[in-house]
Amino acid sequence: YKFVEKKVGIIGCPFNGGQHRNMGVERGPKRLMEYGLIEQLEELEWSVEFDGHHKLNELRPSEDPNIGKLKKPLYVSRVAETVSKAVESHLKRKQVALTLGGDHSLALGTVSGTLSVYPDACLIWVDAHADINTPETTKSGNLHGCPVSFLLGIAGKVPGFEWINKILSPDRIVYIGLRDVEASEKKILKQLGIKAFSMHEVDKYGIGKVVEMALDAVNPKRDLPIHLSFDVDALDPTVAPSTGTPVRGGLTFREGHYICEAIHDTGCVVAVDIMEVAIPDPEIFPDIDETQIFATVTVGLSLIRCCFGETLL
Ligand code: 5AB
Ligand code: MN
Ligand code: MN
Ligand code: MN
Repeated sequence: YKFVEKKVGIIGCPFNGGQHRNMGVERGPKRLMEYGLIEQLEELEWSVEFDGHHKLNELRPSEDPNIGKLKKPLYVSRVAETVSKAVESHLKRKQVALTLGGDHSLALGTVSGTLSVYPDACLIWVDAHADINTPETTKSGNLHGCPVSFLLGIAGKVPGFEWINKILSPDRIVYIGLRDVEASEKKILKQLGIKAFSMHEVDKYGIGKVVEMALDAVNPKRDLPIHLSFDVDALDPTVAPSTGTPVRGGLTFREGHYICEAIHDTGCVVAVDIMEVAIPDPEIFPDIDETQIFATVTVGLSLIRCCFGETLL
């Protein structure tokens, strides 16, 4: 490993304030841990540190009016700042920071934390969505659709978010898996010349070539630290059905795992986010059964294991 020792710090983030569906994304982290994450990482010979799930609810302000369309801006910003500090502290101790979400607005914090320790890090964003809406362009007002715009410094000045000071350059981010990108977001991607491999490119070139092209774009010499932010909705809903915003036509089970294996093999990984695993309440979502939850949690775990060096042979 080029930047870390064989140590990992797990950051449990039971948080749903960046979105409005009542799907239970805040219950993902606990379930991932209950299914044996620590043991699985130890089996791969990692030394694991886990300080318990963060009590992010406590950061919820009593008053948090919308800013324009943005919902719960103060709550999201406080949580992201806390998560950023947690990531930073693990990275400073030469650990890989592994964040379990929770909704994807958390990545505002995780990536900021990575950039404060590794300013030249690159970001690989695996998702059905580009999550690059600005406070101006967002239609939903959900901050889990906006973290990338904040990271790039194109979100403008938003009260509460002043703590974000590390800016990601547009040539240090690459997307894989996109298939549900709003017109406003397509415009931003074009304007900034951001590299993106949608499902169209995955179909056309195959996942092996796509990951190679993605790494060549942001990390041509394989000598920069990598932050992988993996939204499980990048996977096809048949593979990861239990997530907040599923979109048909996604990555297969193997394509998802291949991405993690190939990125691990660079030796450059410093941070991994596994986001948007949802554990819905059966009373509210009777259509999602325990089998689908099991499939989603276990695929989350096996993606993580691949990021930490599990191989098929
Ligand atoms: B996710 C949408 N573009 O802004 C928006 O799950 C969806 O973290 C965002 O990728 C999806 O609300 C956010 C319509
Ligand atoms: Mn996302
Ligand atoms: Mn998504
Ligand atoms: Mn989602």
